[in-house]
Amino acid sequence: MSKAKMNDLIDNEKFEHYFQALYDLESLSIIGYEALLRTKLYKNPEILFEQASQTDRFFDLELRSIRKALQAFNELVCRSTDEKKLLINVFPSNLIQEKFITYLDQYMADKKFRPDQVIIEINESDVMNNVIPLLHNVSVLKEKGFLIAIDDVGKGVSSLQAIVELQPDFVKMDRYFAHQLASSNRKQEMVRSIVTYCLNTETEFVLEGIEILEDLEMAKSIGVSIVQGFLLAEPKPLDTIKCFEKKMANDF
Ligand SMILES: [Ca+2]
Repeated sequence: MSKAKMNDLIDNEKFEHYFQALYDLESLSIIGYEALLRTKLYKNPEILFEQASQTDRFFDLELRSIRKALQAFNELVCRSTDEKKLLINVFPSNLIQEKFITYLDQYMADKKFRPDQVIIEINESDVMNNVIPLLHNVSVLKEKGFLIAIDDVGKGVSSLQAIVELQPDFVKMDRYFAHQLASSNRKQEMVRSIVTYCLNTETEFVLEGIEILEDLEMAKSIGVSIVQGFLLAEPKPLDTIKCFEKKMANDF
């Protein structure tokens, strides 16, 4: 994609978010939604972020995406979402920017939900190259009440270090471990080891990418408490989630 087209996408915010539910396995209730950027201009939004990261518009794209996701979640907030959480993705190189927290505070100013309903998912890529500034901004965000997650744990080389250094509230284990979990002893052992770490350090554990019932049942038997994946919910447009939440609120 040409630079002009990317600028058009960013300047005119030609994107929206889909929301994917995370489920608590004990109560089978939704604990929150991850906001996932979608745009007609890029089939795979990962490629958009990858390309933007090579330009000086990366921070701007991330900020606009966060602002829009927070606005959308604000529209969702009703009785049934009172305690639900919004999960947003942030790249470490943007999170360490001096102005990041100032902007986030601005975006939160007129919202109906609290900072402790916002989970900031930190993609583990190049976390360890930025660990000192990250530690600083993460501790400021925690003081303000925001929750921190390390995303895609087990995918890259530095995610275990990131968990130890940043002491997140949530660990999200990469979908690789959920895929065919039921038939892989080794995947079960890997998941179990991180689940145990989380239990012993008061960290919430999320397994991403659950797609079949057998893997869900195995996850439950290993002690996984929160899951995300197509089996339980696909990412859906805001309007669909809004209807669902309204219905839930009315049913109570
Ligand atoms: Ca994520």
